[in-house]
Amino acid sequence: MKILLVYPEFPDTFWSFKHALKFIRKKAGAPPLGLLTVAALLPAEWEKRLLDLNATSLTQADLAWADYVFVSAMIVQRDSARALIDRCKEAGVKVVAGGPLFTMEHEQFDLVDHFVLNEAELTLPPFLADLAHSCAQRIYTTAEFPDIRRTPAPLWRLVNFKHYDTVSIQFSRGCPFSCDFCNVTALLGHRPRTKTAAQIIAELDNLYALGWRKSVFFVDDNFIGNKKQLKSEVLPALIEWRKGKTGMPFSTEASINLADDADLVRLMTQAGFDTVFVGIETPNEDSLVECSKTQNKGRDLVESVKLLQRAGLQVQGGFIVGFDSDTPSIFQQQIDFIQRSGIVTAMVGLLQAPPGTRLYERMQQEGRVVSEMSGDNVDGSTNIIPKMGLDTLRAGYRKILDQIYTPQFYYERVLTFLREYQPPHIRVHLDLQYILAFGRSVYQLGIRGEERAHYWRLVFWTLFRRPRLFPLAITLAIYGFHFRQVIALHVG
Ligand code: B12
Repeated sequence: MKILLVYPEFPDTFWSFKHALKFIRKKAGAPPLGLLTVAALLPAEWEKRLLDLNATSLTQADLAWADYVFVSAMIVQRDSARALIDRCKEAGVKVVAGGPLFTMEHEQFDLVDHFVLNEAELTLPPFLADLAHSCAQRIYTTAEFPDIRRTPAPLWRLVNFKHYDTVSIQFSRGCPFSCDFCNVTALLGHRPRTKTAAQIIAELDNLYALGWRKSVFFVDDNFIGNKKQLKSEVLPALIEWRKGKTGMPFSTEASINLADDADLVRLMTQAGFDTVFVGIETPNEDSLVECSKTQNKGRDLVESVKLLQRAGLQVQGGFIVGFDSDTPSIFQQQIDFIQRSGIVTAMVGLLQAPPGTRLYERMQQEGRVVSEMSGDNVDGSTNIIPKMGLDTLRAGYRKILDQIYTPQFYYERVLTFLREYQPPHIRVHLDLQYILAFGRSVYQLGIRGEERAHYWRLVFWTLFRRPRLFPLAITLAIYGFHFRQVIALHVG
């Protein structure tokens, strides 16, 4: 059997990092971990090829080779997934679809032959068994969550690493919290399910042996969902693993209560974590109560962020406007908050209600769901009727993005962050593309760019005050360029 695993193209969005990746001559952020995991679950004797359409294109010869095309996608890839499926059907190739887009809205894809939904560890084996008996059904789904201690390591050998700047690995699935707008618990459950330290070490060894030295993103919904196992087993194993190694800084996603556990933070930075994405959402306490974001309530959020920065973690943040408790003063509050926090990568979105969440149920009961979601939380769209009125909300949203990504506000935030930040000690891996990227940034940002004055101020400030942070400062300057392009495109 010949299986072509295909990942559709991402549009030009905040998280695509398309405009930043050009500086290092990379095609895409990270290879698709879902498809690589599915590939590892398929029979070993089947032939498999991976085509990430963010890095390469699909030819008629590819389609002619395949017995089945396996496609994975998030909502944001809806249009490109549809175009891909159309092409497969025109070429007469059968399509098997799975992953978050199809798990949430499979009924919108008439042309797909088989849906293998939810987590493939449970739904793929029955599909394969039926396929072997020529009686494969159209939909395979489950309400159960698999034990991921039995999940095989991703089939890395299918990846052409030269296209990427990061790789993803996964330690846990699920999140113990219940924020009403988040669909993670609907998709992956409440009880964090974890891999063993041995599994994680084997995956890292595998990557290191393949020559990977760049960053590794732990794509957990909440990395600290099981603190006990992290502290006693996984982080000590990672600290041991890192000894004598070069490169491979780690990043992840976690809830803000990480800031309450100094031991945990220390172990994480010793293990080589230098960045964490945190759902901050809002400085408005009433809105935190409204959405049941208990872990963010009753604390000085800026102080929690600074504590993490001082301990060695760059904090990236998610922010939301448009809660029922938000008044038009929220827009300025968010701007002030983001500037003070030194959160450079601030993803600000309108409140949206993903199907399957408590928020969606409430919005439906109140007759406030108006459309499907775009799947891109930084495009200024929403699928619900906001209490403050859509026009006021949109105008306020535009004001936030217009301000926080202007060169002046953005570079100020970079400096606020760099003043605070104490990076962990990770042996640096020198990559020629990173050195060339500095040269390209000099030309694009320092000579041609509207931000040139801010850029040079940052360059000299960092060289004289915090020279160790120089590569990070240039990276953030390049991110700023990307964010400005995307924002001009969507809300400009
Ligand atoms: C890593 C990640 C990203 C990375 C993607 C990097 C990459 N190239 O892979 C980045 C940072 C780019 C990203 C961005 C965004 N993401 Co994201 N992301 C994730 C995250 C945290 C992990 C994904 C992952 O790798 N999981 C590990 C693998 C093993 O799991 P998996 O892909 O689900 O695959 C399993 C099954 O789904 C199934 N499966 C998957 N594909 C297929 C295919 C076939 C054929 C079969 C049979 C089975 C199958 O089998 C696998 C094993 O069980 C998930 C949350 C999560 N826990 O899944 C959110 C998630 C996928 N992201 C989401 C969203 C909304 C976004 C953003 C819009 C913004 C945001 N909220 O962060 C942007 C949009 C992207 C863009 N460019 O604009 C949503 C998607 C919702 C949806 N229904 O589509 C999720 C579910 C998080 C959430 N609840 O909000 N994201």
